[in-house]
Amino acid sequence: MGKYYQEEFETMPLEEIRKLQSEKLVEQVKHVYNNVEYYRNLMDAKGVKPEDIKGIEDLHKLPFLSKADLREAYPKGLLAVPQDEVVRIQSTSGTTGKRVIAYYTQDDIDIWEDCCARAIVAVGGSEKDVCQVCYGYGLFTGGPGLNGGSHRVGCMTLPMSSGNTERQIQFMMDLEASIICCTPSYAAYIGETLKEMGYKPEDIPLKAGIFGAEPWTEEMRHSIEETMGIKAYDIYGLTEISGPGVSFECEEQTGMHINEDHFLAETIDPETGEVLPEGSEGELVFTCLDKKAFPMLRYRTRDLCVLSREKCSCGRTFVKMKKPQGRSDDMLIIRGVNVFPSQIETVLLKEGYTPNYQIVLDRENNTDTFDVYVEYTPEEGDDVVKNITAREKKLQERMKTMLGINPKVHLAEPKSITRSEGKAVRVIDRRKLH
Ligand code: DLL
Repeated sequence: MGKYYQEEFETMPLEEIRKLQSEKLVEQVKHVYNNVEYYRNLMDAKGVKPEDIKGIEDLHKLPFLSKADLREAYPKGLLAVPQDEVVRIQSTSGTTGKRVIAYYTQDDIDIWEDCCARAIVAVGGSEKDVCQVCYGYGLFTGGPGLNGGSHRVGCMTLPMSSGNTERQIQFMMDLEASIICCTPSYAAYIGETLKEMGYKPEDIPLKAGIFGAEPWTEEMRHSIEETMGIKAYDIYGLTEISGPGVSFECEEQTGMHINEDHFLAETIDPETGEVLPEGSEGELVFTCLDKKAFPMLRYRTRDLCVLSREKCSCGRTFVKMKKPQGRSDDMLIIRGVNVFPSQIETVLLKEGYTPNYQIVLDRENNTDTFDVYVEYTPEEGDDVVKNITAREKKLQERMKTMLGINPKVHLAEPKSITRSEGKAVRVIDRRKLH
């Protein structure tokens, strides 16, 4: 395996990418208009016909699709092929009552797995590697997506799924896993367990990790890289658009290349829907160019990020997206101030704490209460207990500087905050219950 999985596409000159996208878009719009009544109605309401879309320059004429549309069309209203052609479904966890069911033809699965294979090759993966997949398997796209990609690359694949951390470590050591795929919060937990078991970074056979499915900071990246002695790469995706591998990081580690031959990206102003120029932060919107069973056109992800076409040293020409800070609906509004959990993670890791934290919000006398629970490390035990108030106060001040409002910081005993094996739950918002 060389440097790329599909060099012809990954390094395609921009003009050719645009031409390919235009051709695919014209076909895709016809396919959706003819087969999805729900979207046809949206287009009719906007007065747009498939003939009006002659290339990507006409993309802006198409209506958006949102999570609300998906809910309204649930379960099969956006299915664009006869069910006989569908070979698989995947789904989101639906913990917030917003379950999405995505459908795939065999071609759709092939595209998706190719995208994941590109991500694995971009971190140096080849048939010589042992790839340990500890994203959840089943309805969640993480396990099946990376599993498929790993097979395509020819790695020896360990289909571990998430959880059972001691068993993960045993397989990792005994089979000399060289690439690990899981959420960054689970990677931090595995790293912590390895350290407790006495393993040093040089004892760990891993060389790279492919971490995504939740927001994580640069500080978290450095912390994982140090503990495990690996390079930690980001991967992004969402069930609606296929799963992991919509975009992936290369050796430069400065953002994720969007697989533009399959997914057309835009950023828009989340308030007005206006398309923003590359380089300004906005809500990511994706159009699936060749996925047939569940072809989202202009799907609003609610993820906030910046696109950049700066030349990448890896040779890939695909546009890059910066790490999303979180979904627009993950943003907390506390006493009127906008707060992203990732800002708290940054402060904690800079101050030498672990990435184990929890934010608890409540309401007292009509005012928001804002508590942050953070663990001290076992090594600093006695020292922290003696100086606990001073330590809490210092951290509180650092957070105030970062956020503009004052949380109440509580230093808690090591291991008192539940570890995550999948997507971490960082926020408990009790305000909604009142
Ligand atoms: O999380 C797919 C996935 C699996 C991606 C494994 C990467 C690795 P969903 O469960 O549908 O799909 O959640 C999608 O997770 O809209 C983002 O808000 C968030 N997300 C995914 N990857 C990242 C990332 C999978 N690298 C939602 N950084 C997306 C930040 C991410 N947020």
